Amino acid sequence: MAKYNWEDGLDLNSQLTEEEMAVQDAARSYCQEKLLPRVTMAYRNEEFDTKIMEEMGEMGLLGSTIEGYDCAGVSSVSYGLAAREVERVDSGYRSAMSVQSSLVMYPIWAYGTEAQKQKYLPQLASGKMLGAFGLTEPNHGSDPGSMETVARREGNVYKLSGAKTWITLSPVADVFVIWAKNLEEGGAIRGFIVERGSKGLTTPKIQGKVALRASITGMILMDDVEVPVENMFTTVKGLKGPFSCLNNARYGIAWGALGAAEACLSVARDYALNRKQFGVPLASFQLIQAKLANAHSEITIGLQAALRVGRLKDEGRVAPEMISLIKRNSCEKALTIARECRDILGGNGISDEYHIIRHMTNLEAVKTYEGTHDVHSLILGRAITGIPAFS
Ligand code: TGC
Ligand code: FAD
Repeated sequence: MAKYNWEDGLDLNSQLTEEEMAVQDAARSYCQEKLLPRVTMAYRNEEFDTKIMEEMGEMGLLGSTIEGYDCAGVSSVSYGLAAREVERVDSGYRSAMSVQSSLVMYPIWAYGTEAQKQKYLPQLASGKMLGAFGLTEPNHGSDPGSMETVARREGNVYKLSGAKTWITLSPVADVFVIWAKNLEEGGAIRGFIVERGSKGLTTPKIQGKVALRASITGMILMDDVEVPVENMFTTVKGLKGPFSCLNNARYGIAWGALGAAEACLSVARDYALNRKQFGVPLASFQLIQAKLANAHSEITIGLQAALRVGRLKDEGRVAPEMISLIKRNSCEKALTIARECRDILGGNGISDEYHIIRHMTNLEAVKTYEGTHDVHSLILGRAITGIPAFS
């Protein structure tokens, strides 16, 4: 009989290729040695260090599934494994990696001209150039199809006007992928590449976040911002443009949230083994063991589901609903695990020194962005019943 390994209950590692194991090991070492020591102060002081992006670039973690353009060209499973390792430290760091890779580099690679790919992708892959993705607006979050941002053609330029909000990295980004309604085409949704320094563009920081404090978030305000006509993606029209990017980012979150949950379980287990009450370790109480068993079960099963979707993605056989299923499940389960693990630490669970409370507050935001839990319920509900229940 095989011996049970609680850290890899269903032997995920044996299902990975050599390359995937190498990506996982390299990402784990970098995240534990370089990111973990910085995160508590970054979160406490609400500081995002842009050097982290250059380090991720050096590690090949940015746009890692893209072939060419100085990108690593690894599998979607490798990308997921890296997201798990980064989010094991902090969801905010994974957010930065996701946005750069899936929401900025992916659309430029999928829909940009060869000149745009040559111009932007190598710089974005190095982390020396930062990107942001503008879809959500103050009045339209779950329903981006109702966006108010417009593009008006005037000669050789489009003029973009509108406001995007809750945009990861917007205050520090150099380049923005903006989704707007093109008035020239009767309001069809189009993507535009906008560069910092364009007249009429401002990107104020959103203050006072109590989640994802190690990640910077802001608005993108556009007042007749001029972009050359060639900066509009011509090969994709309608909501499938932004949604195709979201498929990749949501897939990464499904792995990442479980990485955060694993970190919480690891801390809670150590604490329960060392902390004594009533003369015995907390870990010897049945109620504590039940909490650990629940957390361990959900993580182990969730990782298998993420691996399955990653394999299907690499084979070109993934359906968006599969990604909704794992994004929704991983976020919900990870948040429950973080709450239960925090409880195991009693009063100490409130301190950021033990990391769990930081993961817990982060996961509240992760459950909300990239489509809220309930929006993914409705996507699955539509698939099950054939009836859209969005409005
Ligand atoms: P619907 O009628 O369903 O679809 C409109 C068109 O889009 C196509 N489509 C997709 N294409 C590719 N992938 C997908 N996942 C797709 N989902 C839909 C669809 O086939 C259709 O194409 P066509 O050719 O027929 O026009 O559109 P709807 O308006 O009814 O959508 C409903 C709903 C609720 C599912 C959708 O609007 C939705 O997903 N809302 C959630 C919004 C969201 O996720 N926003 C995320 C913003 S970015 C972000 O949060 C980044 S955080 C990053 C970080 O820091 O990590
Ligand atoms: P709303 O859409 O107003 O939803 C509020 C509540 O109503 C939710 O519980 C929702 O589930 C529920 N609800 C909405 N519609 C329905 C319905 N039909 N049926 C039942 N319930 C419904 N966006 C970007 O474009 N780019 C980014 O980089 C980005 N980064 C983000 C970073 C952070 C830290 C956060 C918090 C958000 C970010 N977002 C980004 C925005 C994010 O995608 C939105 O917050 C999310 O899509 C939800 O939109 P909303 O906040 O407007 O909530």
